[in-house]
Formats: sequence, C-alpha cells, structure tokens
Amino acid sequence: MTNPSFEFSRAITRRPAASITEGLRAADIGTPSLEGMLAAHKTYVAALKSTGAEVIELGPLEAFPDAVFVEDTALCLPQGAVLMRPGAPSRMGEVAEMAPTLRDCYADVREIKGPGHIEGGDILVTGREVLVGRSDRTDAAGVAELVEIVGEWGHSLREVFTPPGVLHFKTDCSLMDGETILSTKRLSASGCFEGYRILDVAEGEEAAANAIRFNNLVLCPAGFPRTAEMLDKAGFEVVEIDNTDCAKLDGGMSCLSLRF
Ligand code: CIR
Repeated sequence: MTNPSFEFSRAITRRPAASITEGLRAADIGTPSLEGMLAAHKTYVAALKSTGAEVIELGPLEAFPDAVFVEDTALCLPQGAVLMRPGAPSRMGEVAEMAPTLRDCYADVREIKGPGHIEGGDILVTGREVLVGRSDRTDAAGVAELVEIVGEWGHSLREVFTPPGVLHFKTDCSLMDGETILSTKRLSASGCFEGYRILDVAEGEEAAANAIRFNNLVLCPAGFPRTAEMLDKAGFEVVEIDNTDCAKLDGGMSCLSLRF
C-alpha cells in the first residue's frame, strides 16, 4: 500500500536561469549566485533520483526569473493535475511553460481560470485532506475554484491561513508522513493541524520547516542542526541540502519540485 502524499515515482524540476538574480524577494538579503544555485540544485535532483524516482529536468527559462520554483505552477494529485494561477504577476507565464509537461504525464489536467489566484506553495496534501493557506498569493476565489476541482476527485479541502509576513503556507510546514507534520510554532499554534502529530522546528530554526518527505528521505535545508537531529531521532532519514541561494528569494525544498 503506498501513500501518495509522500511516496512518489516522479518529480519535475527546472534548472535555474541566469536571470535568477532578478527573482522576487520579500527583503533584500543579497543577490543569489547562479553557480551556488546550480550546485545546490544538482544535489537536490540527485537526492530525489537516489530514491528510485524519475526526475523530469526542464531547461532554464530566462524570461521567468522565479521559474526554478516549479511547485507554485501546479498541484499534482493521483487523479490529475491542476494548473495554478499565481498571485505574483511576474510568475503568471510560468504556468503555460509547465502545462505541456503535465499534459504528457496526466490524462486529466485542469486549470484555475480566475479571476482568483492560488499558488502551489500554499497547498499541503496530507492524504486525509488538502490544506490550503490563504496568503498574499492565494485568495478566496482561487481556493473556491480549487475546492470544486479536487472535490470531483474525492478530496476534501480545508482552507486555513498562512501567518502574516510568511510567503507561503508551506514556507512554515511540511508533511513528514501520513499523520506527521513538521511546522513552525507560530503556525501550529493556530490549531490548524489538530488531529495530526506535530513536530515543531527548533526555536530560531523556522526556516527548517520547509522540507520535503520524498519516498524514504526527508530533504531539509542545511544549517538547522537541532531540527535535523529531532527528525533523525523521530526515525526519518534526513538529507541536508544547501539552501543559501534559494533562501535569498524566499525559496526552499518544496518549491523546487512537483512530486507525484
Ligand atoms: C516568489 O516570491 O515567488 C519566489 N521568489 C519564491 C517562491 C517560493 N515558492 C514556494 O515557497 N513554493
């Protein structure tokens, strides 16, 4: 029996383009280095592949500086894929660039038509439900459109809220297994994960909350030793990936792939 919320046979990634230096960021904490980003991306893709999954590696898109963050363009479920409608105007065109690949992979590809907006980074699929965090990028109309689509596929969707000042819902949480969620305290304190087993990241290590469970591995940003140790003690096989350059653009482990 597989659990489709963390056992995957495929992933889609996109190589960072030189224009990554122009990527969106909430605060300027330095310009990301393309070389650093490429090296970390290579390690990330290798970790996904090491689990036996096929990784579809797309080419860089100079016209879209944030296109490496493929997660925001779609939601992948066992029944089909849903093309998102990003709330960031500069990222809208990334969806059309992703669509042909998803149509090759899925018989059923739906789309959020608008006028609402929703980005994949705000969606956590737990296996019990689809959790969507409203944020500056995801609004009520976007969520309402998604409710209809995933409802047809038999999924219940629960709308929750991303903490203020946090880019995406999954900036602050990740699924570790069928019942366990890694979260920041500021998010779990909202009560949105009631009924799940919650692992709060260590104080001061909030950026470690964006991790991914991918088959036997948990990919975590490097540099958060107390959270890595907690996950290790909880029985997870942790792989640490350098996230220095992605972090300058508010990106992390989940943003860099679509997993299905
Ligand atoms: C953005 O602001 O859209 C990008 N610089 C970062 C996107 C990160 N994506 C994600 O958390 N799913």
